Amino acid sequence: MSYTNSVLKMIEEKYSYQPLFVQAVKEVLHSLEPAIKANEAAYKQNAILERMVEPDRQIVFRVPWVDDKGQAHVNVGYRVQYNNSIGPYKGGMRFHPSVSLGEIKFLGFEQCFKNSLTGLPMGGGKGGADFDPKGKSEQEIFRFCQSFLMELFRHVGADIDVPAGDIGVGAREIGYMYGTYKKITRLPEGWITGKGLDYGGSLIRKQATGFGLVYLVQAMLQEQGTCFKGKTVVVSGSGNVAIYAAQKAMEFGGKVVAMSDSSGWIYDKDGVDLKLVQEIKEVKRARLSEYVKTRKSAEYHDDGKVDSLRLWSVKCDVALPCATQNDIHLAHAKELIKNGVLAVGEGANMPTTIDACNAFLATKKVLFAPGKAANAGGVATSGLEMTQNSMRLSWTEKEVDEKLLAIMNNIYKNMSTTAKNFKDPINFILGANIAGFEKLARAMLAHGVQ
Ligand code: NDP
Ligand code: 2IT
Repeated sequence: MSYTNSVLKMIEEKYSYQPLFVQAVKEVLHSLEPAIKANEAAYKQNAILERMVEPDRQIVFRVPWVDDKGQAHVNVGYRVQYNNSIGPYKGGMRFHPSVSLGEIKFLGFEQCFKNSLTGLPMGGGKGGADFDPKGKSEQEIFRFCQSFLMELFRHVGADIDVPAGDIGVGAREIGYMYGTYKKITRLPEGWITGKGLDYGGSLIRKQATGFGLVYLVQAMLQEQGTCFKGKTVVVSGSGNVAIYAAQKAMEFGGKVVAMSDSSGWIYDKDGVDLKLVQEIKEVKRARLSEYVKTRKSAEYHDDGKVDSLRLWSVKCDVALPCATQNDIHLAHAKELIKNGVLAVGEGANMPTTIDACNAFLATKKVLFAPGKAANAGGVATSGLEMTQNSMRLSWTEKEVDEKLLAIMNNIYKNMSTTAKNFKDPINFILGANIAGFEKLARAMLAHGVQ
């Protein structure tokens, strides 16, 4: 049995109760095979894969909070500090009822390779809680964030572990957590990114994941002699990543015809009115179903569950899954391929199942940009926020956007060159995973067995 397969078998047996984590490890280890083979003895002797798959530490804690009626509740908080060989632990925090240790481990594992690809000195981590922000009042959100920080504060720090947002954690939650950390420690420091612009945040961070996704997909299309202009685009989700991916795709001349939330999806043949989506989702925090109340010519479909989502049956040239994991299943991939999709860019983390990824790769034609590369613009701009905090200055919008564009072009070049070097030129899953892995492996080998 090959070294990669033996490590995968160990993970499958040991963590069978963490299916998302096993899925993430499987996808990475399969694609690393050719790179591992080239240096198998050294990697095996140093247990590089065994050390990469097991986090440095996993912090699990109780988060008690009191609702507006005086009733106490308890949620579970997590911070998985995965690997700090390249730099301080870095990665977002997710508040969603689905959150479990396995989900946070999958996200933390992905983050290590993603952060390596950015070229910035950041290690990997992830956190969150099984808390559902939906339907909670401002004060309930504040009390939850405060309670969450009462434990988290002792594990994080500007040079130790730097969280950020993810599903259910945006500017509002980050503000409350920043305020609590400052209150406890007296340190108004950049221990978290995605901060408001008035207290150390970076311009473009809010837009960065979505913009970065479109920059990378544009680079991928351009290498094949085409671009976004005139293309029909479908975006899943209508949160932070989805909204700014849609905005940049439109700026580049694409027509976004469909978007979704966890209740359903809209189809607007004339092109989605993004200002209206922003008003509904960012300002009112309401359901996307409201869209058709204003845009009478659009359609709303109420099958929002990711595994039943018919959104992917909408004919498009570019598909941008920007909601959550396991959104595009094999049946959806087949439908997208049948409808002539040119490119798929993962704005979310692991939105495509392994079967569906394989179906895209098997076409040898569909350009498939994996999340580790495609959505790295968010964390990369978090890295730029950390730099600005350390330098105690703020760059202009233009400066940050130019740096983001350069980082995304560089990630594309890196994954594309790596794929070519391994004689599988449009297998960007292989390209991104190997490129991310090799830097991390070099750093770990340099530090000895730790
Ligand atoms: P948000 O919370 O802002 O938005 C998430 C969107 O996806 C919402 O429209 C939400 O619907 C929908 N959604 C969430 N869970 C489900 C589900 N189980 N089924 C169907 N729809 C769902 O999160 P982000 O935009 O920040 O994150 C989206 C994805 O991008 C995640 O995978 C995240 O890990 C990834 N990502 C985020 C980055 C960032 O900087 N924020 C960076 C890199 C990756 P509803 O409105 O109904 O809740
Ligand atoms: O998945 C991700 O890369 C994020 N949620 C952003 C992480 C960050 O630290 O900005």
